[in-house]
Amino acid sequence: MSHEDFPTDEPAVVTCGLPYANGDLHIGHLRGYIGADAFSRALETLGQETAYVCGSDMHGTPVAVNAEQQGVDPEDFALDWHEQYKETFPQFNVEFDNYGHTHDETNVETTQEIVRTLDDEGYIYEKEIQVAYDPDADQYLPDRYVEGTCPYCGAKARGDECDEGCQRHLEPGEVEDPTSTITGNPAEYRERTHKFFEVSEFSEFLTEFLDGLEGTSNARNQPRQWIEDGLQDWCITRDMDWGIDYPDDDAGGEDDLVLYVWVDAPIEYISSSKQYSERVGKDAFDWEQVWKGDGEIMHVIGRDIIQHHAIFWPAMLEGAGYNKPRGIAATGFITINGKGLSTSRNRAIWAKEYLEEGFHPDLLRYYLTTTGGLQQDVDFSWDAFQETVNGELVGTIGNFWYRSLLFAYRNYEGTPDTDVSEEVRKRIQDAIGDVRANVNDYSMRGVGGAATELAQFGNEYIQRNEPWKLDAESEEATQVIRDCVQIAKAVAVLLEPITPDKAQALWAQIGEDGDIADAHLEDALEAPPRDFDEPGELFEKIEDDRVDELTEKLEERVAAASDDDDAETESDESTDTEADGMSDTDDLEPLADERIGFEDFQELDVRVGRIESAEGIEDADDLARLEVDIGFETRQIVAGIKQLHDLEELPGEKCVLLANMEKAELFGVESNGMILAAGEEADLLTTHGDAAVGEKIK
Ligand code: B3M
Ligand code: ZN
Repeated sequence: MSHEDFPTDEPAVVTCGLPYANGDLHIGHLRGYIGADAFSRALETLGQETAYVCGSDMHGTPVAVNAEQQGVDPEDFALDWHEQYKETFPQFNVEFDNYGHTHDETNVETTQEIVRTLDDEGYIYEKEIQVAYDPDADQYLPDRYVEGTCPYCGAKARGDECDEGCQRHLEPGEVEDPTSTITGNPAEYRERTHKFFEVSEFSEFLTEFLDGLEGTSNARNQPRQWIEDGLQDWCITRDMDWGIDYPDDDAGGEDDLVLYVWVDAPIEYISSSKQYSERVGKDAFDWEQVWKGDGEIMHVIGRDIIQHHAIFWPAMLEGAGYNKPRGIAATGFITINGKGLSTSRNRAIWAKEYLEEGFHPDLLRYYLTTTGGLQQDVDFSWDAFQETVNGELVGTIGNFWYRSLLFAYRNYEGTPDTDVSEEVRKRIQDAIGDVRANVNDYSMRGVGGAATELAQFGNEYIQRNEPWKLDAESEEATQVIRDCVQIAKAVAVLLEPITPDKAQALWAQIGEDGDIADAHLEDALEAPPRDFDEPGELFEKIEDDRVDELTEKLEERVAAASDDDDAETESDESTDTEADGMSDTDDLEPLADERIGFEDFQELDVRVGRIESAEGIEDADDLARLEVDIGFETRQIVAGIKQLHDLEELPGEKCVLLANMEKAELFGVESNGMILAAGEEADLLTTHGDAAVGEKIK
């Protein structure tokens, strides 16, 4: 199924994964919220009626465990964070139309109603399962209360997620060798009756749903694989006090079951939309048209929670008779100086810290949205940040804005009295088209790119026409400056979703009244007001010594955290959040998002070889020349292992190589293949059984 392009006649809801109300916000969180904010603003510039809603995720073990460690009631603990988030988001110009939380009345009611419907429709059943239990703590161990080994990939996993390995959701009882995170003791298994949602019934529906799903490709491809592997039913209750009670569960006492946090969390998307409708009135925004009719629903999430959004969630919506998402955009992670963001190692840029350093939020917004596509991991370093700010915001956009408006002000006291030239009108129209296409592709990077390229065109245009060499009264000079003022205005309109404050400032500088957020793309072609005042510069260069200072500060505190093992363990547990997509596999390259087909794999001709000789290449510090027998022939291969291996030891060793690697010449020596190795020490891959030389790896 394909969808009508944005803007459509239906109202839209854009959501972002709910932050667990359990710790300080950092750049890993901000990426998603800013990305979704930019997307929702961009949809509005296209003329799409859009509500951007979110809320704090108050339940579940991520909150309960942290509250317990601080000896406070989970509700107070979560509410406290909730209030802080509500204040922090607007400081980054992340303007939700509604920001609720999962423990509020609307969400409790909506959740219970949906679960009741699923129950009435026959999608929920009871089953006895083995649940981890800590006899010393005398407590069941749901989710984060238990750690062990992932049964799918062998990585260290928590009770309900393999967050350091294959990212799968794990069902209660699945984690192997479970130990209690409360006492560190091995957990026992005890039999308990829990409620299950029949996700397996929805395989066919989900396959079709995924075929029509927009957004990033990872949100479609991974779930397809999970469906192919066979869907399991989903345990939707937990032995905990903190959470939303299972509806009509009147057993009473401490054995009451609460709903698993992942049931009520996405329902907050609906509840938050409801609250927005209630506040502005159904005429202004009708949540039912979105969630029960044909409105457009778009979720921006971290790629570690694809399964929850592309499998469990649409199955729940379908089972309860609700509308389904049109798009899911799953973002990559943030790395810091090339390494995994880690709150426990203090390798993060904290939201508060960024603001306290005195940087404008729009700089970070621009950096995070334009540095990589949504699906890609984005690295943050103060160096790279400086380069983007100084190069693109100061050098290209700010420079163009300032020089054009200053020239216009000085010579014409505003916008010169003539029409925009055909060339420039056309160029702006192309940029508008570009933005429209990029919004429809869920590419905020593309939106930013279109705006920056237009400013770049403006710079070239003014440079090429050199109005400063012309008589200001002349038709030519008047035309050039008139065009430039229009381009400046257009850049502001196009850039508003990404840098809303700065765009607003430019808007005011050219004498426009009102809020640029209300402007539509076509307004980029409307003439600006005749008069405006002397402009000011909108962006400031970041100096090198500032960057050095910030980088040093960051390095020092990462080192301090690593030196302090105790602090590390403690903060590991207390500030850990899932929304950031952080990983403790810090030094590893992130896993690839894109799956490849078997056919693609087969194109790699990977073979077993035997090294016949190895010698260093003269003048090259790291390179060695190897002769490798690959069964059919002997290949000469250049490998960067001169310093890392005792070359004399290598002859006779089996190795694994890519035989159809393009030939290359290094230090005048032809390399005909590539030896495979892992890690910084170039650990050479090999086989351990009787695979013969020349055998293909498959
Ligand atoms: N609270 C945070 C995460 O796992 C989780 C998101 C809920 S979205 C409905 O990223
Ligand atoms: Zn795993």
